[in-house]
Amino acid sequence: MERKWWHDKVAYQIYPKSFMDSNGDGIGDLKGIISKLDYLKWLGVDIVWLSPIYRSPLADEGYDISDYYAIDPRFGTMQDMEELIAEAKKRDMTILMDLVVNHCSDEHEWFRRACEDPEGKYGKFFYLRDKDPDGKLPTNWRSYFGGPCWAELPGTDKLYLHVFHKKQPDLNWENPEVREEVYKNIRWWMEKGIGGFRIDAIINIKKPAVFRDYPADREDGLSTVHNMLREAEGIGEFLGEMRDKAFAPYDAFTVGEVFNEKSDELPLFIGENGYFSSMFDFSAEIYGHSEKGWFDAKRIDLDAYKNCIFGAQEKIGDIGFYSTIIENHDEPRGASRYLPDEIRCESSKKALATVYFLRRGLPFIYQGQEIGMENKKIRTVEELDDISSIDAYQVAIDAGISKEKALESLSYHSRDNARTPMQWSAGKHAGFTAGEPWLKENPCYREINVQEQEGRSDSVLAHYRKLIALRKDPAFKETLVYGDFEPVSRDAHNVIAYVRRGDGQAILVAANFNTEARQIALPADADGKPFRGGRVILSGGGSPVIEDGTLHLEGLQSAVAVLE
Ligand code: TEU
Ligand code: CA
Repeated sequence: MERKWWHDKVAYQIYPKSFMDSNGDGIGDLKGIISKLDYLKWLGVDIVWLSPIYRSPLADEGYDISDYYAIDPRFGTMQDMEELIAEAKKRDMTILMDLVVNHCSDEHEWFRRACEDPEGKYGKFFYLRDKDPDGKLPTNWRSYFGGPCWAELPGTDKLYLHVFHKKQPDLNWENPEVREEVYKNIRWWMEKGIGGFRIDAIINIKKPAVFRDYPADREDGLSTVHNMLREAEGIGEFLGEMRDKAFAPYDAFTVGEVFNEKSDELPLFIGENGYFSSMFDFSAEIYGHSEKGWFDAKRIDLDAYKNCIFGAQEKIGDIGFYSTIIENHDEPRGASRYLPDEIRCESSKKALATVYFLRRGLPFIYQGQEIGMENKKIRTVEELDDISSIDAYQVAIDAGISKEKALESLSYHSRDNARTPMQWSAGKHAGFTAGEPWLKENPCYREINVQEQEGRSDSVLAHYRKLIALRKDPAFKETLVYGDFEPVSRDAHNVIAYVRRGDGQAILVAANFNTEARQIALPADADGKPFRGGRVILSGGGSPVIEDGTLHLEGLQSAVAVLE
């Protein structure tokens, strides 16, 4: 496999609105990010992905862009952005922008001009259809954020397609002019010196040749967008073109937000010369999904979690590199989702961190994950900001679910869980802002914050720092980055263990999520002889022991060991 500059890197996702506010207006900003670069460097981060900071009405918190060449004034100026890129570079770090091009904002100039002249150039930038006199919509597709995918094109007798919110009109990728606009923008940003892009919702850019209805899956008579996506063929032509015209000339690092990929598509997407450098392993995040809504989703336990991530590792093999996560700005906190209430503590958070982080792939850390931030209890629907959560609440109520149960499912699933202010200290508003935060902080900031953990060698934060250092340590890097993945004691209940095998080295990664001790038999070496011993190179607390071919782990203990 050809070596790439990003293979051995560790990435960190910033949700700018909630990361650090520099001017007391309650909204995180670019200057705030710059002020925390030393922290990220200290942690060991190389790649920093920023959720969108372009000019935007923020209807979907920046995933609705009204100018791809401007910074939203709430986040700062283009000069701040240039300073951020330069300051990151000084520290040997690189910035990823978020590429949101399935749709733009209805406040983008393209859309405005499409409204003025639907038959003209910009009408062809979108999917427009004539309004039916009887009010029948062109298709019965339900948008991701609820309601039909069609809305009136203001001032006209036409409708436009939006698979997300109605303030996010879909761009028509069949139109070569649209694609050229996208590539031009990518190149413009690459010229500014960024390292690449995280690519938003990309699987939605290809629509089926024929727009038709699908069987309704809820009382509303609508049908999930997934049905139409299943029939859309030929996305590869767009993605290959984007790679060749925009990414490849800059050797950009790109990570695709791709859901439900089929096994035979993996080599095309992230194999040698794939469309993207990498894509997220969402196997555990999509587990238990229900078309009925969040309230009906099945909750994941640790054995199911193990099956998800092991399954993905086996699917990818050495085809390429997934990017690995336990949370992001669309998901609840990983510590709350994957660790049951009864065992959620620093030891189990470190155990989860260890097994997610050291599998094959590029680790992404979402802001606050490194200190073990948790979900927040949502008490009323009024405290929600996220459009997806507000819709999910209504969906639950419409399905006859009680208010209490609906709120409970939001506390578990809501995107707002990840969007509360970053917890820097136990001070006012978690040290995020001197003003009033745009979204209320999670009360857990008093116990869980950077300041408290920075100076403590057994903190979750210290553990993340050690994990990053371990993956970069010349003594282990080759194995941890490129080595194979092989499950160990796969059937052991609440135990997640695997071995990474490189050239002449085998590293065991193991975590015991039971509260009682467990023994794990060491796997065999390359000649098929069981390993007898090993050297522990990282532990999530205490002193795990290896003797007579067995790793002994106390309850909630985790360990990484070079086998001998
Ligand atoms: O998310 C894409 C996506 O498929 C979402 O519908 C996701 O399943 C949803 O957030 C769950 O509630 C991307 C972005 O990550 C997200 O923040 C944006 O809202 C969305 O695209 C539209 O740009
Ligand atoms: Ca601010």
